[in-house]
Parts: sequence; C-alpha cells; structure tokens
Amino acid sequence: MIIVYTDAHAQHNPPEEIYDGTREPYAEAAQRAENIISALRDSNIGEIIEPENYDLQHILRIHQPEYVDFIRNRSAGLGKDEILFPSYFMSDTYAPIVHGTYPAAVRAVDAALSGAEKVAAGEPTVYALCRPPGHHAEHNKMGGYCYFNNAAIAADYLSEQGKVAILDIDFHHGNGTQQAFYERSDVLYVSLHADPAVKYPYSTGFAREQGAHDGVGYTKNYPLPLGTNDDQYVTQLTVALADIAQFDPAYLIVSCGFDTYVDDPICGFGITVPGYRVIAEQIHALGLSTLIVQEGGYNIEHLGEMATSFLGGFIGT
Ligand code: Q9C
Ligand code: ZN
Repeated sequence: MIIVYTDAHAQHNPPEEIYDGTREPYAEAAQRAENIISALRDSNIGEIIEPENYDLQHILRIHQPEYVDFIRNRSAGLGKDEILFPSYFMSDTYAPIVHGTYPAAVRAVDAALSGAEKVAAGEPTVYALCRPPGHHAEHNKMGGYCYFNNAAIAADYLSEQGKVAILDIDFHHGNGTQQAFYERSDVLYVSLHADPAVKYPYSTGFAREQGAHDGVGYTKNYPLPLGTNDDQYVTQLTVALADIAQFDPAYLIVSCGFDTYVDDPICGFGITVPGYRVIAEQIHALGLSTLIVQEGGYNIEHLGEMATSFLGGFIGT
C-alpha cells in the first residue's frame, strides 16, 4: 500500500470553533494526522510518499473561482494569531480561516490527487492522509472543518478514466460530495452516516435524496441511528457494497472518517478498533482499485490504532 502524507497540514491550526455561540477548542486538530502517521510508520503498513504539486484547474472543476480566491486572499491577509469566522462562503461556524488554511488545504488536495494518480497507474490501494478533511466542502461553501473537497476532486480526476464509486463512511453525511455529483451518472455516491435529523449537517443525507436529472439513482443515502454498533453497521455496509458492485466502477474512493468510533468525543456510533478491520475487509472484497481519503475522526489518542486496523484489512496483515 502507498500512503500519501505531507506535514503541510500543520499550518492549518485554528484554535477554536463556535458551537451554539460558545467558542470551543478546535476538534479537527493537527495532532490527529500526526498520531495517524506515526502509528502507520511504526506498523510498516506501506511506503509513505510526499504528494506531487497539481494545477489549480483540478480544484476549479469542483469549486467556484471566487470561492478559491476568497480562501487564498483571506488566508494570506491574516496575521499569525488571527482567525476569520462568518462570511458568505461559510455554511456554518466549524470552518474558520487562519493564515495557513489555504496552503494546507491545497496540499490536502495534492495528496488526494497523488493517490488518484497512483491508483490510475495500477496501484491496488492508496491511502491519502488528507488534512483538512473535505467532504462537507460544497461548490462555494466551506463548513464542518472542510475547505476543498479532496475526495470529490480526486473522483472527478479519476472519472476521466472510467466510472467512479465513492463510499462515504465518515459519521457525517458528505453534503459537499453529494452536491458535486448529484446530477451525474458516471460517479456513484453512497453514504452511511448518522441520521441528519439529529446530527450535522442536519439538512442533507436523508434517504429520499437520490440524485437529479442524469444522476437519479446515483446517490444513495443510508442514515443510521445513534448507537449503531459493529454488527449493525456491517449489515448496512453489505447493502451499500452491493450497490457499488452493481454499478461496476473502474475505481473506488473511500471517504474514510474514524468519527464512527465508539469513544469519539463529538459523534455517537459504536464502531470498535477490530470493527474497522472487518469494515475494511468487506470493502476490499469488492476487488476494486481503491483510493482511501481521510475525512473526520476526533478521538485523537486512538486514531492511530483505528487507521492501522482499517488499513490492515486491505493488505491482510
Ligand atoms: N463542537 C467532519 O467530520 N459539529 N466534520 C461540531 C461540536 C461539526 C464534522 C460540533 C461536525 C463537522 C469532517
Ligand atoms: Zn465526520
């Protein structure tokens, strides 16, 4: 397995988010990625490479030019200790801009695109340790710790070579990814997530959202109740994987959040460390060329174990 990682993410370091009017410590902390990469280094699960640099055109296929300019200009204009909150381009109060946000977000996209390029060249499984995450980022809105939609940009890139399925197993619905492909039939979006009636992003991810125009039937949402455990999760995953098998894609992208963990501080499912391995084995059994893109996961202490268990399910160690 190839692992794509850069420490450029660390310059995106907001100290806080706003929750219901109160400033709280930022859950999407740099330490998340640092713990994952150090666990993967120790476990020798794959070769770790730096991402290449890619042209901005790839981002502009998914995001509005004014939106990209906004993040670049506002990031550059902020001092080292400044933080920017509400604006037209923000869905919520969970994706502030700091000085290093733009360069970090661009390198997260580069990691996903490098992974996609490797998969297109025949690599069976690549893990892109993207930070900041991406699946909540819409055409011209940041939100939910996301700025550029890493998985959607990689999916669009791979869709030039063949059909792409995206399996989103983050705890939250990937509203941005769904939006990017809602009217397309060449990219299937399938998501398992917490019932949006009770959890972020609240307004999307209901089972009735199934695509529009050419995309009708190519978006599949499987909301699950809070407390969903390993067995219940795998039962629903089996249905999602059957959707993907039927679609018969050339490539699979897994939007992989570890915020389904039993002890996640802000979420509410019951997936265990061994459970991640079972989930990965089921996905691997599809036999597809697979790019895994990191999304959420906030139990910083245990993220390394989750990642090692999950990725181990793809290589049988
Ligand atoms: N202070 C991802 O997992 N809700 N984003 C925060 C707690 C926002 C999650 C409320 C959750 C966004 C990529
Ligand atoms: Zn999430």
